[in-house]
Amino acid sequence: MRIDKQQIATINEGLLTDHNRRFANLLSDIDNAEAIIEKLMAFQIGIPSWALGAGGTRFGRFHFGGAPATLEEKIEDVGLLHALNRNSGSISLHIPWDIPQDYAAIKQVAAENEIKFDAVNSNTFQDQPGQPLSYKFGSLQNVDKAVRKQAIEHNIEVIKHGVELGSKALTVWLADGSCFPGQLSFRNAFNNTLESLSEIYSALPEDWKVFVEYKAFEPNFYSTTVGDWGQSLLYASKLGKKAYTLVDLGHHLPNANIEQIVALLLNEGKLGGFHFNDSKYGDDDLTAGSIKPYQLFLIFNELVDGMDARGMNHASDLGWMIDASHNVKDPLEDLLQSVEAIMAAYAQALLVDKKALEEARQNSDVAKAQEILQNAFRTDVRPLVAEARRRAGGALQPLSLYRQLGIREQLIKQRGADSQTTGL
Ligand code: PSV
Ligand code: MN
Ligand code: MN
Repeated sequence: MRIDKQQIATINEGLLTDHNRRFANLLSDIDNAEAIIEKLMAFQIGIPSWALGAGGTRFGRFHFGGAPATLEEKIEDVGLLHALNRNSGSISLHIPWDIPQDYAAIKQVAAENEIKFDAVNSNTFQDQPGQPLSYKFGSLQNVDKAVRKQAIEHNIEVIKHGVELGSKALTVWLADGSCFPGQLSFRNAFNNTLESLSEIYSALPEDWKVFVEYKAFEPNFYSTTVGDWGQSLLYASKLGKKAYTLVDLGHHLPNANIEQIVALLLNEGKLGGFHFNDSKYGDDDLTAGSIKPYQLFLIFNELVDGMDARGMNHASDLGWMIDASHNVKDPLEDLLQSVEAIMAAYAQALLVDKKALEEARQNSDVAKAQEILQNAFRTDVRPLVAEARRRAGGALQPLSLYRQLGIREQLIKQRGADSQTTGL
C-alpha cells in the first residue's frame, strides 16, 4: 500500500492554524531557523529491515497483524514511514535474514517508494540451516581456519548483494568473544579477527566503506573480540581508509560517556556509522530518545560540532541508522517515534550557540557553558521539525496520521492477521 501525498496535504491543512501559531512562537526565539530547516529536510535515517517484523526478546516474540512477509513488503513499510516523515529514505538489510532474490524487482519496489539501500549487514552470529561449520566458538576469530574462511566468504557474499542493490557500506558486527576466562587467547582472537577482516576489506569496492561495530557484552559475557571503541578503532586503523568505527548506543558499559567517544572518533576521522536506540540497562534496543533524551542531544551536539570542524556533510558523510526493536509496540509507530526523537535531538544541537559556548569555555565559565547547552535542549523544537517535514511533503503529525488513516488495519486486510515475517 502507498500513502497518497494529497491525503497528507489535506490532513495537514486542518492542522495548519495551530502549527503556524506554534512555529511563529518558536521563530521569535531563534534566528537561524531557515538554515536549520534546510538541514532537517536533508537528513535521512536508515531503517533496519529487522525492525519491521515482530520484535521480542529471547523469552519470546509476540505476533502482530499485517507483518511484512517478504523483503518487498519490508521496503513498502519503509516507504510508508518515509511518506509520513520524509526522513526515512533508506533501508538497511541484514543478510541472510533478507536475501535479495530478484534484484531488478527489489530495486523497482525501492524506487517506487523512494527508498535507497543503506549499509548491508552480515550475520556470522547464528548458524543457518545447512551451514557446514558452526559459529558456536566464534566466526572471524575462530581457532579453526576453515570456520574463519566460511565467515569471510559470507561477508564477501553480502558485499556482492549490496553492490547489486547500490549499497555503499558493509557493517560487520561480531558476536565473537568468550564466556569464561581461559576460553581463548585475547591476542590470537584479535589477530585472527584482524586477518579475517583484512580479507573482507580487500573485497570492498573502491567507493565502499566497512563499519566495524563494537559491543561490550552479549552473547559472550566474559570478553568480546570487538568489545569497545578502542578495539574497533584499532581494527579500523590497521585495515585502512575505507574502515570506520560504528557506534551503537546500546553497546557500552553502563554510564559510558558516549558523546566523548563520538567526539574523539570524529576527531580521528574514524567515525563511520551510527545505530540509534535507547536503553536503561544494556543493549535494550528501545525507541531512540525514550529513556535518555539529554544524552541523545549531547551526542548530536558533538556530532554537529565535530562534523562542522571537519567540513563534513551532516546528511551524507556518516551512515545514520536505527537499530531498535520493539516488544509491545506496532513497529511502524515505534520507528516513527525513533525518527522523531532523532530529528528533535539534531534540531536542538543545531540550536546551540557555538560562539557563546566557546567564549564560556575560554573564560572557564562552567555555569554559562551548561546553561547554553541546556537552553538548546530545553527548547521545544517540535514545530521546527514538523515544519521541515511539511515542507518536504510529509505529515505535520506522522503518528496521528498513521492512526487516522488506519494504516495498520489496511496492512492487516492486505497481508492477513497472521502474516509471518521472514528471517530473524
Ligand atoms: C547486535 O546487538 C546488533 O546491534 C548488531 O548491529 C546486529 O547487526 C543487530 O544488533 C542485530 O539485531
Ligand atoms: Mn547495532
Ligand atoms: Mn545491539
